[in-house]
Amino acid sequence: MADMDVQQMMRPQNNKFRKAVEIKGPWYISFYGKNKKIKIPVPASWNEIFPGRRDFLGPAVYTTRFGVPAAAKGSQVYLRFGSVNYLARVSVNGIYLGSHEGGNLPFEIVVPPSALKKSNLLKVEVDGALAQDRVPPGNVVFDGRDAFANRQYPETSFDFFPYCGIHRKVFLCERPERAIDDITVKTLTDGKDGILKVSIKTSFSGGATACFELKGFGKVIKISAAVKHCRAAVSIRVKNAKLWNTEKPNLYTLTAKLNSYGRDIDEYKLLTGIRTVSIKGSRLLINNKPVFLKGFGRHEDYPGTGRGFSHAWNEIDFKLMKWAGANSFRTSHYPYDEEQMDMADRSGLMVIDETPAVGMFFNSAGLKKRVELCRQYVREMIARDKNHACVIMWSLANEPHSNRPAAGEFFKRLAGLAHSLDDTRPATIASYLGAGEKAFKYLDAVCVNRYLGWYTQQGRLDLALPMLSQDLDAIHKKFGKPVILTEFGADALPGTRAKNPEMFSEDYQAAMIKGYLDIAAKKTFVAGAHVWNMCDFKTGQGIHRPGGMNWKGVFTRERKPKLAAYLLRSLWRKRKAK
Ligand code: GCB
Repeated sequence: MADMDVQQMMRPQNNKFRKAVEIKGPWYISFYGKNKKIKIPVPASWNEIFPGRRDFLGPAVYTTRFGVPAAAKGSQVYLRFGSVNYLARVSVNGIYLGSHEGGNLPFEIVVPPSALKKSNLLKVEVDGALAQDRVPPGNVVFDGRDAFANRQYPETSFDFFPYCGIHRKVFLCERPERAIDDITVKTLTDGKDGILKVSIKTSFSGGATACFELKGFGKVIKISAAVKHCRAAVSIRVKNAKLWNTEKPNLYTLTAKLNSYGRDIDEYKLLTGIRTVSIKGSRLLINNKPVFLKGFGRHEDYPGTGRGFSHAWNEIDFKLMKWAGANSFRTSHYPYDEEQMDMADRSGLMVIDETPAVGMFFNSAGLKKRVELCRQYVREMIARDKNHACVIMWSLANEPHSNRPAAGEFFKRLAGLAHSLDDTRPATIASYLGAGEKAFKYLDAVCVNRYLGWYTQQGRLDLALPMLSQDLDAIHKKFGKPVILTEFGADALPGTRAKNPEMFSEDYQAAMIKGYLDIAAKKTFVAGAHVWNMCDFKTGQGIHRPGGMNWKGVFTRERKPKLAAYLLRSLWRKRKAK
């Protein structure tokens, strides 16, 4: 977990050299380590599937069986988990093979041939308990300085339900021993041309040639390079390139092949969009043109599956974002499943990709491990998502308690890590602080979460909106960087109406959102506004969360529109830039 290379993050693929079969089960779960096994769908959160286990956070044991892969000679067999929250320990046929900490990023477990039989018992121990040396943290012991107001149950230091389970698909995979281990595609523009800087890492250092083929819009470009010291790199120029942007999400197909002594030995394919992201003064630019981000903070939170992957809900959410006229979203407060990243590439939604570092605090207890985890998540997220055109910015944390002295140095190093892993995208954090935010100095854009008119100036939009305007001006004056409103919103209980807007009514929510958007539209340094939240979502129980729900969605948890959804549709579809 220390500062080392992340393990592989390449997607499971099926071709002549790679195989990937989803392990669909049936899966069983046993709670409290008891022998009773209950059938459970995977992916899904056990807390949503079994109402009686709603607040149980583990440990629990998942089991299933899988057959022998058709392992070609010289193939490596591995299991690939898209996401298990929070801690996973994996064994096959009683042999412990490895573990992973952190609930929202993929990991691989290599299965040695000696562990494989004709039929194999896969066991995954899952522990989602909240602890102060985990990220995101929970059950935090106060030391008299940090006061997480409004404590809730389960006792998270974040505002969403700490769902547990195997949350994304599990694959049984094979790849050649002599394989492509990693691929990085960076894109630039030169006048009308696009340039792809492609590099690969290989699992071996012997002689081989890397061959690349870029296909799209009637063009096929082929280029190859020798693999030296486990690396090969090429630069591909595309004349009159069809660039990727939110209006026209043009994608090319890039195929990388490894050839050794005249024989192909591995292949990997990905879609790539040619575009640049940059910051000039207080503007965020895509392909050197200013963009204004319209969209949402979201959650992976669905009736029926909890935080479990659902193709159907993904389709619904993307349709609704488009319906509302959104051009972007933030993966608040953890990286979303990989299918969503593909969908964003294809549909032109720009993504602020956020690590699971929410609620990071700097009290000494457990700090060393929390810091290491934050760094691990940045490495894993960038390794996983670096080749997606949709990702236009990395968010390294949400609302850390970063007015503390230790925060400055921490974010200096974390931003340094992100920039060293990816020099093509800006890095940011979403903060509730203003001038006191120690991290902003080291980051490229300033993202702020604001609730004036809700948690403060309650019911007083007349006071809140002018204050917001001044607050944004002051932040911009101090940092001189683009400002993005990454959160603002009000709880609205569906069906509650008030002619003269009143808190918790759909009318108040709509009025507040309109007020914020109008202010954002008037300031050229504001580069985007993301409403909190796209949909109502489950969270812990507390007096400020009726029914264990956060009601700030402009759609309900069942994805039915509230008044504000229609407001956004009328504003966002009309205002092209801003
Ligand atoms: C925030 C947090 C978000 C909460 C939201 C709220 O600032 O970033 O996780 O859900 O406020 O509704 O209180």
